[in-house]
Amino acid sequence: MTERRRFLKTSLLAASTLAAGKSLATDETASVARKPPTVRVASTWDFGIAANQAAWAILGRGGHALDALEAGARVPEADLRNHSVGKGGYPDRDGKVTLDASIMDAEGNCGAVAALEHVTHAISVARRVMERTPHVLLVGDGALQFALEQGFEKENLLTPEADRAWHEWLKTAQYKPVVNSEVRDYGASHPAGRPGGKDNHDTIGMLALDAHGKLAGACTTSGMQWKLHGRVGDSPIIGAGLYVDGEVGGATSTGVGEEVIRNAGSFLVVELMRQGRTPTEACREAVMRIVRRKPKTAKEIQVGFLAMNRDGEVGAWALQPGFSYAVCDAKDQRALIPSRSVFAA
Ligand code: SD4
Repeated sequence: MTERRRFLKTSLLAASTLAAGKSLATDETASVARKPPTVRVASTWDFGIAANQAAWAILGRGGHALDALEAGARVPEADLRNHSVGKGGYPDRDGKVTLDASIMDAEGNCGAVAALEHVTHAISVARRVMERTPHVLLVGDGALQFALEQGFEKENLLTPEADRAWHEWLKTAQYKPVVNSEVRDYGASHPAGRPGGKDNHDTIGMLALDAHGKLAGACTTSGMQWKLHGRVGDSPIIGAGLYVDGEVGGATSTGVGEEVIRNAGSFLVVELMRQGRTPTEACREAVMRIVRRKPKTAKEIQVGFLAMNRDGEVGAWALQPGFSYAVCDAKDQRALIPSRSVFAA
């Protein structure tokens, strides 16, 4: 076919399509129509199982990812046995419990709080920052002032157990982040209970894809225990501890936040997925970036990334063994998957 005849044929086709009341764009979209979204939520660590179940109560009946994630993240925030998220979290060097949290949707809307004291549900305050202010991040006293104005209750977040642990720590007062911070006995009846009743845990990062095809992410933590007062980790930093792009996917992190911030970790994971990597490959490459930049440090600390792409596929990778992530969908609501890691046990 000559160029002229091909042009004429295409023009005629286009004209008849338009005459039939359809637009070309609609036809093209239809030819690459996506399959319905796989509704799913994934969370860092064993205690993500319980958070996922709270999220699934909303996601499973067609609710929105943001609502599901806020509900999910509130579970470990309120769990006094959890010493790395919300109330009951271990304090900083000065005995103050300071919380970091962030939330982000598929359209790039986001909100965060850092170094927030006296309010258990930092994730809900972060969501209010997103929805009710022109800002992204509120810190310290300003974050508390905003939370109280919004009607959040002022509480003492330092539990007697955390206070005892802090006094014990003061005897040596050495700041050395430990890999996979603690091993806790939740008991067999607890949703996060593992065979043997043990699990270890850290920051909760959550990613979800809802029935409307919308992705969102949330992250909440009391940060590194015994940190300097005023220290902010990766969790409330958009692009570090959390990042979501509705066209590509989302990512979140756990572990030593300084190394995640240095490498804009979650943003990196999402950008790697944009270039065609699977969630697992993208997380692995982001972890390897830390290894290549600081090979000695990388051997001594934990960092883990969790990612979900816009089709709901989930992957993770960590520096050290011991990181796990919980995945919940219509088929299985309690899956717990050990992450692969750079280093061996
Ligand atoms: C932080 N990434 O504040 C968080 C806390 C954490 O292991 O995950 N600790 O750096």
